[in-house]
Amino acid sequence: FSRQTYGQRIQNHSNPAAKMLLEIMERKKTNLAVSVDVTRSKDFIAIIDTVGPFVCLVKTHIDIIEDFDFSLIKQLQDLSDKHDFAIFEDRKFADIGNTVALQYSSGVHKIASWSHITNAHPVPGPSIISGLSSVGLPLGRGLLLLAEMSTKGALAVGTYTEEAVRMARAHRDFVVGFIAQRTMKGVGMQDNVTDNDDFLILTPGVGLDTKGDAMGQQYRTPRQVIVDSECDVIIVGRGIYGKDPSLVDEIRAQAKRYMDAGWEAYQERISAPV
Ligand code: UP6
Repeated sequence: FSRQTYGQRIQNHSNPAAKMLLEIMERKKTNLAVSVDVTRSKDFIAIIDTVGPFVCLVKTHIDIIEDFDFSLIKQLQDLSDKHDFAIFEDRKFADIGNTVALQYSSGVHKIASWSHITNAHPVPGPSIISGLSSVGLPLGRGLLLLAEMSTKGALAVGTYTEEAVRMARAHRDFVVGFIAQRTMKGVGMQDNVTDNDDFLILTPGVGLDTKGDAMGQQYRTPRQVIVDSECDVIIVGRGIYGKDPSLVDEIRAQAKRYMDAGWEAYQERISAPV
């Protein structure tokens, strides 16, 4: 699938959230997702309104907002309509099925009611997918499994990653892809058997100016992620708004820069000789 266009890949998916994301990527010509990790509603909305034209997806950590009020969700949805992007709450669920179903549907944030895509750690086993799916599937939502992580010393490697991919293959209606650092094509398959699963790979740990932070984060360039590792979406946080969340022109310039780098890498990939 790495040589197919995002548009061509829409037909490989039945999940509405996966289709929506690919349609937006094709329409807006962007594979950039911005991770808006700020703690004040005002900054959150201002950054999203600024980067909106350049992104296919906005990734949130809604539980870090200090002045959260549910009216913020309406503002986020209005921006999603205005700028044409999907919403991904990076909740990283990790509990038993019954608990994650409640965390996904209820509480202050009611994530399932507004987030097109969310994600989960595969550590509890397949029951985490059943739990989330009982809430999200009827709403047309999609799930990503964390098959790998971007941090130094991450434990999501080897057989853990392989089992995550096997879990996903058994739940293709709801699991649309992975948070991972490379394509999961063929991962966990027996010798000489090929898979036909077109999973979306969304990849955090992307930066053009630094190699990491002081807390174990590791950055690679859009080209390394999209061309070398055959991932589909670059997720960028501090690389875009990090200097100062109030510098609108700087944020816009960085969003444009990452969007261009991501799209150029994608074009290189789909036009590579077979
Ligand atoms: N994230 C990672 N690595 C992972 C999974 N998720 O960095 O393996 C998330 C973080 C953060 C964003 O929770 O929201 O992606 C990366 O932000 P940054 O670009 O500012 O480092």
